[in-house]
Amino acid sequence: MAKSLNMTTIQNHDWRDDFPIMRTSMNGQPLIYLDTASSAQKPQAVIDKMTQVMETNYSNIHRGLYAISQNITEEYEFVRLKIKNFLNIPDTYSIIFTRNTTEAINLVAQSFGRTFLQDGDEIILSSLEHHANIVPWQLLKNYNDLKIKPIPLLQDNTLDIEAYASLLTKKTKIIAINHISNSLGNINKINDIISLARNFNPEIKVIIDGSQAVVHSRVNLTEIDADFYAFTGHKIYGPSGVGVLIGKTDLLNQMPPYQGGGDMIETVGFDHSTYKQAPFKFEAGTPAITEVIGLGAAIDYLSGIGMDNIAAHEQTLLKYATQQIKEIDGITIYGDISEKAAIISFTAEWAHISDIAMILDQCGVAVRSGHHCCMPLMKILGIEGTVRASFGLYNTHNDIDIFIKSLKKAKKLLA
Ligand code: ALA
Repeated sequence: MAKSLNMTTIQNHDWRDDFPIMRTSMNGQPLIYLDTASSAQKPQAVIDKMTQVMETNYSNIHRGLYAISQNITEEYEFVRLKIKNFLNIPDTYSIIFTRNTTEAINLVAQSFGRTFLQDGDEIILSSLEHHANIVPWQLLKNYNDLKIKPIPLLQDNTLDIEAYASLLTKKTKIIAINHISNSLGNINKINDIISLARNFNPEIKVIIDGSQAVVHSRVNLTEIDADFYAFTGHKIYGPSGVGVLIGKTDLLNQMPPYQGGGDMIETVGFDHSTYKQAPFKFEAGTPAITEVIGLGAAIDYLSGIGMDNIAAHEQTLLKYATQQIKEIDGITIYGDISEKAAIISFTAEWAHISDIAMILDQCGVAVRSGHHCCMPLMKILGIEGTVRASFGLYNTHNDIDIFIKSLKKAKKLLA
């Protein structure tokens, strides 16, 4: 439950008004955006901040002695502090700007993986992983003979923690797992997973894909002993083109740079170069300056509302929508569990998922249909994909009513 706002305040505050796109239409109908898990819409505060940077303060960072370069460097670097406070990150961690979560995971795979993994080593993933947390690890097989072991699912599609414990061996080097599943919404028991790994062998490294967790809940990294935690800007109401890798500084400083170029070096010669310490040695080239500052504005916006309040609002919508979807005949919800974020993934026995998504589109309702970048999971579930409705802070009970009415219309037309 919300800490600083009560439920009445939450229902009365129309955060929707903060998002200009919510005043637009799609196919002649008011836009009902239920695809936040894919990418969140942007509040005016983020749009205004990025425009202001480009109109009044834009220049490169870390390079110019002139005033606007000094100003923008300060503003850019201050975003690291905003992220630190937002996620309560201990001082022992560094915050690296990347392009997105995908690049953050690739950075760890290529830098840590190519340096420290050897033939025969094992990587544990979960059956719920996004392709971004599968393919980077597979690419390492080009260099070493590695084994990738997925944690299986229980009957209710949650992770089988007992089976996970039995996957741990002396060869286990990395555990890479999402905090919240993008396709089903499961909140994974990452602290249980981490402590089982730590007790088995403190040398095992754990990377958490936090892409969905940071948007749907309050994440406290002081309480999560991961070696690396990654998230992306565009899913937390910020711009695309910027992501974040949070990593233990000691470990990062043992890892070689992932890319080489300007800004990450101390000295350069034709034969040899030396590099800065983390985070800078992993930030080669001119970064997404305006986008990083836009991400800072998104964090300010979310902090102003409070992630607990957003989570409480989304949970209300999730319960309301789940109850009504269940009343429609022939629908199967995947991941119908109590510990989940505001994501509903379903199929209908009366129509193909793409046909349902197309009818919803005609009604102005944006959902994603397909495998949600989780093809191995869909194979395990024995389905081609699902229709996925995912909610954000701008959604309302009225959105759910229109979604359910449109779903009933789809059934009438397609069944
Ligand atoms: N990862 C994004 C999704 O879940 C693209 O749709």
